[in-house]
Amino acid sequence: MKAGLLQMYPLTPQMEAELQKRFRVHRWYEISDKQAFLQAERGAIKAIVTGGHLGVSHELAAALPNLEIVAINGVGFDKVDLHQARARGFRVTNTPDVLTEDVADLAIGLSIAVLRQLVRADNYVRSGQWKSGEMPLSNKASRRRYGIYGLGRIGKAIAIRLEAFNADIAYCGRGKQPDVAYEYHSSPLSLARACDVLIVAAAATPETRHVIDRGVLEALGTNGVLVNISRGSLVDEKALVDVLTSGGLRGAALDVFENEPHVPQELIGMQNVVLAPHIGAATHETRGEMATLVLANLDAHFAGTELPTPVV
Ligand code: 8YV
Repeated sequence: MKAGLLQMYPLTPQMEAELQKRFRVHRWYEISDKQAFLQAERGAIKAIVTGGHLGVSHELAAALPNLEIVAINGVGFDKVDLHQARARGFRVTNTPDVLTEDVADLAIGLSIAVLRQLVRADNYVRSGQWKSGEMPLSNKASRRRYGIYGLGRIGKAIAIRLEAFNADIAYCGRGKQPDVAYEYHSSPLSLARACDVLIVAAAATPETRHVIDRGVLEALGTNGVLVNISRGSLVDEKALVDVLTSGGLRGAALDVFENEPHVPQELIGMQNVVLAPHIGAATHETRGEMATLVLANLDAHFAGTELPTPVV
């Protein structure tokens, strides 16, 4: 008999078809009586497929005694309890690298969108305002000072793209990287003081929670722009709303939020804020490559061979 697999959220039809060839797939998000389901099926579930944004709760993993692997369809593993995985002995995998370009592209797209006011420009044409006169001026994206918080795979891909903008690039992260020529700052506060556009690209950990706090946002200042493509938890969203409301920042462009899919109403009302619904890796091409990697990890695990991209 096929092993049971819990699918935590909707996936592409191709990926779902591949999963169904291999497993007895249960769509967790469609199960209305979850307690009854667990009572009947808990012993049969050996695998979970989830998103980086979703992970799996400690309680659900604890309720599945024969869970062997959590395959994350995403790079972030902040929503999976790795201590529990190690203690219990279940594996955790993610999909690094294949989504780096997309997330970096979006960081650049959002930066340009907020500086050049692309969303407002689109609306300016559609609403007919253009016929009454030119749109107010926006701000230049090239030859600006960019700060990248988190210079890992995605942060570096953002920096490479920014080089073509003749940008001044600085970074802050876990430490100064010996082979990197960009200016290093040992704290987000010092980075914020030194840049106009602060791009948040670090992984979510307990240490990075609210690392972009009120002080950092105020240091970014009235000419400053915040761009976040990593996780909502890195930014103190309440402070962001306050600082934007008081005019303490020029603008923000956000793909991630503290309580997705809920976005503070204040942000929705702001013209100088560009919003996206966590679409960093949401392209047909990349989702296809992510699916291939998730399946390769599951296949390797159940064949007893080395996992391509293990986290635990
Ligand atoms: C999501 C992400 O997992 O890679 C990550 O960590 O947050 C995203 O790619 C995506 O929602 C998967 O469907």
